[in-house]
Amino acid sequence: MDRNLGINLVRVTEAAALGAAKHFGKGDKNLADQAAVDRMRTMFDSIDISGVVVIGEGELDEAPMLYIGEEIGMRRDGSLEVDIAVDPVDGTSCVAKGLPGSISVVAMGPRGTLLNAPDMYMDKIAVGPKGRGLVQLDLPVKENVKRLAQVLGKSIEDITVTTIDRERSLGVITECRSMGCRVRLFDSGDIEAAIATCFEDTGIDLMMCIGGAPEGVISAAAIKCLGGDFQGRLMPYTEEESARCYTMGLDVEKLLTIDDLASGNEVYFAATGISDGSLLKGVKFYGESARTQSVVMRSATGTIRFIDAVHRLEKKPGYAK
Ligand code: VTB
Ligand code: MG
Ligand code: MG
Repeated sequence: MDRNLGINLVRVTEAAALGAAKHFGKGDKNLADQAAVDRMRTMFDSIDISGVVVIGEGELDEAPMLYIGEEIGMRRDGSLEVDIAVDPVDGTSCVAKGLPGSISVVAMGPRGTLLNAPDMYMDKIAVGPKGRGLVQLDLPVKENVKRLAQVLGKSIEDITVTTIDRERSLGVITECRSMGCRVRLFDSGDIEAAIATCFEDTGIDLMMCIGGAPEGVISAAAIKCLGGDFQGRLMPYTEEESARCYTMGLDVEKLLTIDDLASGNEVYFAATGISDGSLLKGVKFYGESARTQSVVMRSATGTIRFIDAVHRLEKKPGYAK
């Protein structure tokens, strides 16, 4: 695949983040999401790919844009055939509430490489490169923490586990605290939380949570580029959800490895911060300009680029308002 494609993907997440950030702290997550979707969809037209959305805003009848199955990109003869997974805003409630941790994300791989995950819950675990092969979704929480502490050369009290602030996380929270390890809760945005485990300076060692399955696929794509590990298992809650998995040919009992979620070694990932997070700074508006911080990665080479950009808003139609 063209190595420049990854860098071009940043334009897409930057555009979406600039749109969503206008709604930071204003209490309306739908407006933030809509702005991000509009900007992202438009920017995709300038990328030389023949893309199909496999993870998107939902089915055609519930999402007018970036819906599953939508064909996006320049789509000229010879454009690369790719799967696209998008989350224009992961952490919409963080944007609405003015909280940290929201990002705009895109993952891309050759056609057929990204799992077409249904919109339901997934039980997930994410860890950085040193914990790969040691930490497993099916091991008890305490065993995972012990193994990780040992390989990281840290005491258990210095291990930081991150999980979503929901009642369903109580088990993880209680187990971790009873061992004396640190628990960092987040309001939403588990992609950011998962990726953070792969960067030592975030101080986050392990992520365990039940969150969205689509977010699981995007996290797996990112973590593949970063050399960490990710595992998940679909968690249908209703008969309808179970039936959906069955129709899609998905085994709900199966432990989904990072390769099941994002296969091959030609995965691209780009993210831009909307609100400040553990890895990326959020959008700052300076009047005539705005600043964004993004990360772009490619699994084939494992290069991780952080891109700081200043955007001249008056030169971008529709951005100044
Ligand atoms: C999580 C969170 C996402 O959905 O995946 C969550 O990380 C699912 O849990 O940012 P809830 O139904 O309890 O919110 C999001 O909040 C939205 O995509
Ligand atoms: Mg979203
Ligand atoms: Mg999301």
